[in-house]
Amino acid sequence: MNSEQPEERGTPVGRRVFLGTLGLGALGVAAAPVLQRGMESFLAGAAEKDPTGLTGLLPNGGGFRYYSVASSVPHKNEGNYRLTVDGLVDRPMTYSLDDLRALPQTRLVRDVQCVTGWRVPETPFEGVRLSRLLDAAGVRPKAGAVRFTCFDGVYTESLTLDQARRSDVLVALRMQDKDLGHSHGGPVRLYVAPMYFYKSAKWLSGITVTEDVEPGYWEERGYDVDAWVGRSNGRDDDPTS
Ligand SMILES: Nc1nc2c(c(=O)[nH]1)N[C@H]1C(S)=C(S)[C@@H](COP(=O)(O)O)O[C@H]1N2
Ligand SMILES: [Mo]
Repeated sequence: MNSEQPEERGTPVGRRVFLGTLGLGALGVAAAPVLQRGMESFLAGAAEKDPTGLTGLLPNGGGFRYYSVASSVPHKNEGNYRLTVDGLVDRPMTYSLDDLRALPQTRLVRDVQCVTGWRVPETPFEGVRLSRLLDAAGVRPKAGAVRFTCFDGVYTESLTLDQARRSDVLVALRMQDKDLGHSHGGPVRLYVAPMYFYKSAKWLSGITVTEDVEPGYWEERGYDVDAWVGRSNGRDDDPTS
């Protein structure tokens, strides 16, 4: 657990407390259009138009939505999962799941915030600090960025080296105090606590140290490369919705 670094909160606490007192009556009103439009599209649309943030309280799978740009993703486990660290490093590394579990674990509790507007308050993530893996590999002086690849074969993300070294950026093995399930990017995903959730690449398989930032999958399609919650993406228009 760590709070050395400034953090961005998606929701003022006061608002969350207020909404908590509205109860099921208000949720019933808000959920009424669902019958005609379908839960997913209702939530996507309402999140943008709903300045109360009420949609964040609607029951939709524990608040999370499942996102994958790949139509199918292989399952990986203790036996076949590998994470490589390479690029501009002195000591390229390959980690198994057991290797990662044997390293010191950091647990952070923050709000998950998707750029579409849905939010899951105070969600525990646990894993190895990315900075630890970078230090173990020995980042070379001319390096300026880190690129992430995924075993879905499609998704990519990136961070500047300074962002990647923050203490609230994890190679996450657990979420909500359970091992990360396949649908949430298990067995290992990136977790970039201070940024919109598209930065948190699921099914992480590669960490490559590079000279410059290369825009990731959604960043090629319109998202901001610097994805600070509350300080990026304009009105939070969302190409995934
Ligand atoms: N590999 C991969 N990682 C990904 C995505 C994806 O499509 N593929 N979607 C991103 C987006 S836009 C979001 S909001 C979150 C969703 O995570 P979840 O499916 O665990 O809710 O994953 C992010 N990481
Ligand atoms: Mo997202």
